[in-house]
Amino acid sequence: MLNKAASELLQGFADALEIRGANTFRVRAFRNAARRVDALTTDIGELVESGEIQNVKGIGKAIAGLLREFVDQGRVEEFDQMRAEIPASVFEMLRVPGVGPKTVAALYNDHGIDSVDALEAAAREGRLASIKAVGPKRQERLVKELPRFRERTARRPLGEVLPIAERLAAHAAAAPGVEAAQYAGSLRRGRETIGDVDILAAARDPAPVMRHFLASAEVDDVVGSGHTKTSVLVGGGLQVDLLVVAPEEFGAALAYFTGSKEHNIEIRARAQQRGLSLNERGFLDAAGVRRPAATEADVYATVGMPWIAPEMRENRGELAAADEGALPALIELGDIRGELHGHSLWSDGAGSIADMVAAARARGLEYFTVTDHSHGQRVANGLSAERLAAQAEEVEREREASCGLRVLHGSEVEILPDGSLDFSDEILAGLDVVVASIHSHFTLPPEQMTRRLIAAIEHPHVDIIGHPTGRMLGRRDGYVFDVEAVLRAAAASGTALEINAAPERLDVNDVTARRAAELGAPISINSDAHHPNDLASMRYGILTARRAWLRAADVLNTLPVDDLLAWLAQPKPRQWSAR
Ligand code: DGT
Ligand code: CA
Ligand code: CA
Ligand code: ZN
Repeated sequence: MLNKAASELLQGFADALEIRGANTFRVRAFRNAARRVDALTTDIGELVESGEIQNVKGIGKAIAGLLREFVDQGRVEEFDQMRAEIPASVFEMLRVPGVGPKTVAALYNDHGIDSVDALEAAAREGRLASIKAVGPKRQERLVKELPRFRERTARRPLGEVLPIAERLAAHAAAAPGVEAAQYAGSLRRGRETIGDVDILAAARDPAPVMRHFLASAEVDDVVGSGHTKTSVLVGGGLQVDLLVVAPEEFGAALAYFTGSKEHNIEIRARAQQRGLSLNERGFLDAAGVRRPAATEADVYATVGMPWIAPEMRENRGELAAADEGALPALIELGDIRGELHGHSLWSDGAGSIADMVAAARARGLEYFTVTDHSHGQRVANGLSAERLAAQAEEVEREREASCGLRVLHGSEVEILPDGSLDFSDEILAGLDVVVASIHSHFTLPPEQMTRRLIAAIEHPHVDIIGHPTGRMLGRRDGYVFDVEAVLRAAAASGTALEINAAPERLDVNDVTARRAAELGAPISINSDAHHPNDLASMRYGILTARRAWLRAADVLNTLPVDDLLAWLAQPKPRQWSAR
């Protein structure tokens, strides 16, 4: 994880240098080093400690020195100074799609445009047209894009927020007198984007809890602090609310602040039918007698229901299911037996096959599938037929060395615009698992896109459609096609649809996954790991699957490896929903 932070630091360094108009060679050296560090599979701390860092290709003496400072101090003096000289709002402009450091440098240094707001005003007033770094075409695009950018960046991706919230909840749990602490809100429901983080702590005396919480090194700013509620900003503008409640009220508060609001309204209506009112402190009966609820199960029991998993609390039929005793046993991370989609150094991954397999074993998986890109994906160093054959030999060697973990050989093959694939049927027939994905020609007319996807689904050797909609959270919407028709085709042929668990994708989303499973299509939850650490993303896919009401039996990679291979070996169309 330190590697990611170090790589981001070097990127930030490059941005700051470029905005200050530094020598282009120096800027390039930082960008290069950032890429190298990101691709390292050894911990940067170890490399610094052993002095090996000097020998890493692309990392010169000066940058190695900065990395040492970063590892030792957790910060880099020169970087902090640079950042202090340039307003944070200038860096914020870098997050606008199509606005790079060169443009920001020109906007800020030559025209005094120092924030996204200023950029939007200038675009709308037509002042960017005459600026060489922008021009009339891009100005027009910015006028259209900036309001959407604002909308998207108001919420943050789950994968960015969850680790921060876990650290802060653990910090709150360690405060004096805290009996329980838990994050609530949209985060606990596993929504793909998060507005703000809501943390609850159970304690008799709130004062020492607040003091302890505010002392966290992660707190950048305090928005407001009262007796039982404190709001802070962390991680560059993410708001976190901490609420301290009495232990006997913890369950009622947790249910209330987990939401969703729509779910809460329904639960409150059920309470009213029983002559009770319900708020974040518990129940009140007609005689005005308090009935606190220390656990969430108490809350649900009082309204005559079984406990409902947070991911289902969206008022999408979960109360009716609870009434009928038909709540599904939702899939859990531990149900996943193997990985069906992963990359290696052979294409655009950062780990060798051995590294990826070792990481899979460390996570307790029973199998790992190498699915590097096919040659049509040139920017990702996709494999030719010859390289795929050579890779098969390496996979074979890893099989022998893998101590029980089964290494499967697959491909993430390109779906070409006409729906055909860029490996021959003969080659595909020889692979254990075929993931077919779209990485280009996103803007075909919807009818054509639908035909393209269905052709891939109906291909005799395609097992899984990778990231089926192509959306990137906060960056781009998916391509447009007839979702229902595609889901039906997948169900009819027995082709799995992926929940790509990479936090920037989460594709397909909860609603689509639920419909797919309803229609009887298999779902595969895949990390799409490009680095050994990426296997950890599986948890985000699991949250999405739980929001889709999926059970272990709905998911292809909960099968033991022999059952999986036997199922995949059946000719299409093959039946899934029988399980
Ligand atoms: P977010 O932060 O936009 O990602 O979404 P949430 O669901 O975390 O919403 P937030 O932070 O505004 O409030 C947390 C929970 O508190 C929410 O899920 C339900 C509860 N809550 C907030 N306001 C109300 C309200 O006016 N009525 C009811 N019944 N519940 C509310
Ligand atoms: Ca929230
Ligand atoms: Ca909130
Ligand atoms: Zn992939």
